Amino acid sequence: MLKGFTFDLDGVITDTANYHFAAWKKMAHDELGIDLPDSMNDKLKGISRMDSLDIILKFGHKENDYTQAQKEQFATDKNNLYLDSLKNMSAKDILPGVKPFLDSIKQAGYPMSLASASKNAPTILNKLGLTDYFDAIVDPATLKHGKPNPEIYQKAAEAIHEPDYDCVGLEDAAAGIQAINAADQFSVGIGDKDVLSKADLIFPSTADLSLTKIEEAYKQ
Ligand code: B16
Ligand code: MG
Repeated sequence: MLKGFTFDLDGVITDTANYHFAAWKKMAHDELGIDLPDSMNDKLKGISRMDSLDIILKFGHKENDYTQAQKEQFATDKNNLYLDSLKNMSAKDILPGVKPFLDSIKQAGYPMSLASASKNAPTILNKLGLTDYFDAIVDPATLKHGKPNPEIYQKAAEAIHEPDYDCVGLEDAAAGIQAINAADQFSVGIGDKDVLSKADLIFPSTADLSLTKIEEAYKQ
């Protein structure tokens, strides 16, 4: 029986991926001398800050060039650029269809938790005015592994008292769908069906989200 919902943030509730990528692009160009192609954006979705930096350094063949302290500084510099770009974020930045979808879940009485890899997630939910919808937010600093490891989705289910993981998880990234499946939850992908082919149910965009369709698919 379906008992709760676990949510990704970036790409599901709001579209912060482009802000993340613009910040990585600028930092990598200015501080590492690495020019990132736009095709890199998809590869960084759902990936933690330090894992993203490792992917970028590897891409530029610079994975052995810096100390841990230098790497932490690069990540902080990227985060400051990212936070700058969020200055004007507000409820207008909630993706289409998300607010009514959250309302329908609330009305049906399901608990919700957030399974975002972003350490900035509480700030972002606050700016969007959505904090009160969520019963719990997993703190990514407590995780041993990033997506596609199931840990974040397991913790998100446990946080809403669903130790059997009878939850629906929503994701826009392939690594996230893998994490939901490995956490024994029903995976809902939002986006391209080729990228999200492992999802149990796919909606082309957030505007198509429907609680009724999810409940029907979950039963089968
Ligand atoms: P931060 P999600 C992820 O969010 C982003 O997709 C990814 O690009 C970012 O690197 C990661 O959060 C960490 O974010 O630097 O803010 O801690 O999709 O898991 O909601
Ligand atoms: Mg995402």
